[in-house]
Amino acid sequence: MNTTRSQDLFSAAQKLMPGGVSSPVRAFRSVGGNPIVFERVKGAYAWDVDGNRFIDYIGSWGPAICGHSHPEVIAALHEALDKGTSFGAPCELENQLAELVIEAVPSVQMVRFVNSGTEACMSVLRLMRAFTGREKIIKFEGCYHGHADMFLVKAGSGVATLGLPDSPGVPRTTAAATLTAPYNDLEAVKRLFAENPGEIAGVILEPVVGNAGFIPPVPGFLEGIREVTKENGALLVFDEVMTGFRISYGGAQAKFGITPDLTTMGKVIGGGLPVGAYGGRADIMAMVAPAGPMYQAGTLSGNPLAMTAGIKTLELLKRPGTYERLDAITKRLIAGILEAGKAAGLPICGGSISAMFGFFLCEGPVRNFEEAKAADAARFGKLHRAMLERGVYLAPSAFEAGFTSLAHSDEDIDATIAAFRDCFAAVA
Ligand code: KE4
Repeated sequence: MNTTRSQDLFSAAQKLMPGGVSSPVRAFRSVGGNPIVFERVKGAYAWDVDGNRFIDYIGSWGPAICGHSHPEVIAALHEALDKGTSFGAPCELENQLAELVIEAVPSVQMVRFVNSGTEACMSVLRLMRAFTGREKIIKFEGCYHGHADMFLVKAGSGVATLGLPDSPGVPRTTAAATLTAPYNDLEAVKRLFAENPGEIAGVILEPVVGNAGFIPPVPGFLEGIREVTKENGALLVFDEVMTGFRISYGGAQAKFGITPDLTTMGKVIGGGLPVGAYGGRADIMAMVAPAGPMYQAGTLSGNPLAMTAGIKTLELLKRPGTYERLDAITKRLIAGILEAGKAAGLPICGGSISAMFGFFLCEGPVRNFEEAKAADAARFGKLHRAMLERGVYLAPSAFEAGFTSLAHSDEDIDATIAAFRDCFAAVA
């Protein structure tokens, strides 16, 4: 595969931007080789600057669930563009997207838009502390809630990918207020509450982990967390930045029937433009300025273009048959991947829920970050490069999940499975 122009552009980029990227995981550090530089995306595909086409299973890390550059989203944006790119004032589009989110997500009675998942998670943490008057929080090892200081403690995604257990620059006092437990370990959470009586503002978690690889909750785990937070007067936050509108139209909370107190969102609700959001119980959201005293703000929050892309994306997802289709193609894909891995004699485990999937190169099961780290990262790196050569673009890290979209055809799934068969055999 010719990647000459990608390499030239990436070497130039490294002189201009740290690591040559705007976000660390894109640098391919854990899989080796240079990243490919994208030229354009459409539907299930990405093309690099050398003209190579890839079946894309990252989808811009989640937003492209309807397929990249969906014609109806693009048309809506063209219309919105003529009215301006940013208002910095209330606009009807914010009402429309807020109504769609509130109607879709069971626990969200009020919502505030921000510009990223990180902003949503850091704001919701401040809100948890403001509402409870407590300072400590519980997160889970391997979960990633953006790059705000208090979350860079045993975090997943790019932090785990780069092997940075925590990050320099985070004050010890901040990290000390972040307690951690292994995912799926309810007893560990109960111990933390017993050791910190009356001090824990709440628990934040990915209801289905995508930032330590794909790790679903074991039966009873989410219900147990809901119960233990209630018993201790603490809040429960579902970080649905990745799972929102992907696990189901109502997110993971609708799928599992759990009602958190607060929810964070991002990715899909922006339809590919920068949007994050946090929302939940009206009595808690009433604390957010200017309705209440907890301050949070943003120049571009509620931006008309981002609202437009989000509105159109959610309208597309509301159409009948959406999640049945996503579940069917993703189930077929992961079944093919697991079968191909086993046929090559490789230790492999994995699964999918709706349009989110993942696999680990180890026997499994993988129920938490420690077990995820036991997977064969070196072999994953070789596999990743081999799949790129076969025109399949996987997340450049073993600590990420894969994403399908409504644009992935049956032929794309067949071609991907065939590529896995050949590449597993090549790296076995
Ligand atoms: P952003 O600030 O990147 O928009 O969102 C942070 C975030 C919060 N919560 C969850 C569950 C997330 O998955 C994310 C961001 N996801 C990563 C992918 N694993 C973004 C990719 C990147 O960092 O470049």
